[in-house]
Amino acid sequence: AKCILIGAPIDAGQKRPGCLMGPAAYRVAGLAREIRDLGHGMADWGDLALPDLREVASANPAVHSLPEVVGWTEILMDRVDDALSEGGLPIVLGGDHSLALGSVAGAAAHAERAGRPLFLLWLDAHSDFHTPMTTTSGNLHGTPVAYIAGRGGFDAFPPFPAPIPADRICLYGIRSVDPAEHAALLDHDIAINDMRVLDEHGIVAPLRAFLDRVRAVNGMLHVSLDVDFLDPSIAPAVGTTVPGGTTFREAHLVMELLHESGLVTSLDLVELNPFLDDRGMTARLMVDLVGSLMGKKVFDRPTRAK
Ligand code: DIR
Ligand code: MN
Ligand code: MN
Ligand code: MN
Repeated sequence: AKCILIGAPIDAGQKRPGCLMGPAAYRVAGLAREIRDLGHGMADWGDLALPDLREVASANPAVHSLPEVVGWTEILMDRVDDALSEGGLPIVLGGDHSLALGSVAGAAAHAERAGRPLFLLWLDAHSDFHTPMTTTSGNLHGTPVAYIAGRGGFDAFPPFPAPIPADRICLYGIRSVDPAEHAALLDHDIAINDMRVLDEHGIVAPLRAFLDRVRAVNGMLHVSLDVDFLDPSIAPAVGTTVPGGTTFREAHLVMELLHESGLVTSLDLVELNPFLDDRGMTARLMVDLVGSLMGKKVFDRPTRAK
């Protein structure tokens, strides 16, 4: 695959500054080299710049930074669509999770033209299923899954191209859901693999079941990886840590299964806040996880025992 790095230094989707340093941290941690060393093509399109802002208002006074988030959505939608149209595998370097409003919209626009169904794997502690009307924090990084699923309340945003039917969305690793999200999720047929499910069934079976459904219809698969999917002990560099996340081994296993599936067509790396990191450990772990997603295996590593 030819990977295309797209920097999205956005932190308007939440209130803690620092996520805008994410793309730089991934580059310092060696993401491009990791991908090239695995034999893949690689292009770095650099960091996107926020376009001129339009006046847009929200009926919910809690919502902040709406014009910025709408602007990022529009440009990311365009660039991710472009990357896919070039036959690339876009890897969007965040930036907070509000960037997925645009990246998944771009993937959906492309999938619609290609006549292929788009699936979404959401690796996150959170369900991010608020609409701009239900969020109480006002942080739009908590809304992309609702936008992608075609819920209302996104009038300020471009209409989502071909909303993804709920049964093509898989939430994985979640353990923090707000009451309004909980109520709405009960009304949707989204696969909810919360930590209880993963504890009981293991990390492999629920993912394989989802991947089988993608494969059965030659689907495209967008993967959105939130740093807080990981346990805070191994990934401290995120503003919204939630205890009880996936372990190092579980996370690598997820990535290896995704690689073996050959199904992933686009990827987000989101919520890394390098200002909160401990000697770069979170950035390096994320790069290593991308390595596993792109085909790195223990027995391919040069240090293996003879
Ligand atoms: C939280 C979202 N439910 C909120 N938190 C997230 O503010 O609406 N953290 N997405 O990553
Ligand atoms: Mn374009
Ligand atoms: Mn998230
Ligand atoms: Mn999260």
